[in-house]
Amino acid sequence: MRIIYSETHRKHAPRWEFFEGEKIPYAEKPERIESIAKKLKEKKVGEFVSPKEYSEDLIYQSHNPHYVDFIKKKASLVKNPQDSFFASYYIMDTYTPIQQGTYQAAKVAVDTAVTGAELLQNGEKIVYSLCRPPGHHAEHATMGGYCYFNNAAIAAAYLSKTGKVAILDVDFHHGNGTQQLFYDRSDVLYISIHADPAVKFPYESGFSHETGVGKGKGFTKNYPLPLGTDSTSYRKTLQDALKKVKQFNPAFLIVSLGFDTYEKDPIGGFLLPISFYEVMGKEIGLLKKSTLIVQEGGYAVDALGDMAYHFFVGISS
Ligand code: OKP
Ligand code: ZN
Repeated sequence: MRIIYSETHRKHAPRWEFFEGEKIPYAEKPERIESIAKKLKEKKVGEFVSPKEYSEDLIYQSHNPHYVDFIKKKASLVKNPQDSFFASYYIMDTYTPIQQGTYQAAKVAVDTAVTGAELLQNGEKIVYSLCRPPGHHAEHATMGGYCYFNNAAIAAAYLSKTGKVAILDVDFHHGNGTQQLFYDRSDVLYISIHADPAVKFPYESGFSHETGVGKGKGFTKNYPLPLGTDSTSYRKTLQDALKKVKQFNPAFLIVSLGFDTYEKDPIGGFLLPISFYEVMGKEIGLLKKSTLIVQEGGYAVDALGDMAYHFFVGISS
């Protein structure tokens, strides 16, 4: 298995976010994917490769050009590397600041996902794009939830030129951006299992009545689950979701993988133990699809490496 990883993500390292009126330490830290990379190197589960550099056109094709230019421009105007600019438009929350290095890091995260997509196209079976910042909340013209460009969606758009793509989003939070970008398409299936948006971010989407529009009707499927969801009920939901992927019969599967479903995640609320990630990997591997794993959230930094390791033991078995 190839693991795509670049250290450029470190150029984006905000110190604070604002949550319910309080200034708190930033949860989406560089140490997150460093912890994963370290563990996977130790365990020798894959071969690390650097992302290729793709044209910015891939970003401009999925996002509003003014939005992309806005992030690039604002990043260039930030004076010191540690400073953060909180935009007041093209943004949905107070968790997604722009730093000097944000555009560059977010661009490399896209390259990391697309490099993985290209490897799938060339016949690799399982590829892991260790992206940071994450992407699934980024909409056509909106940043939010620590996301700027939608890595998984841009990889899906790229792969959809070759064949049908299913995106399975198992991050704890609903991927409002990915859903939006394919809402009217029947050639890209979006399925998400996440915390009930009535109580958790992104609050405004991810309800089960959202099923797509126009030609895309029936090609979006949401499984909102209550806080406190445990392995048993999560597994049943996952099996149901995977059945839908199978029926759709895609050429490629993209998994938006978030480890914030872990029982000790500081911002999650499900009860999955570390060992469950092996089960999750195994269930997904049973589909035998060409699969691109794209890293999304997961904030229990010290345990992330173990979760990733278990997931890859499962999917490769
Ligand atoms: C991004 B991803 C608590 C507030 C957190 C934002 C959640 C963004 C999640 N510090 N709210 O889907 O993991
Ligand atoms: Zn999340």
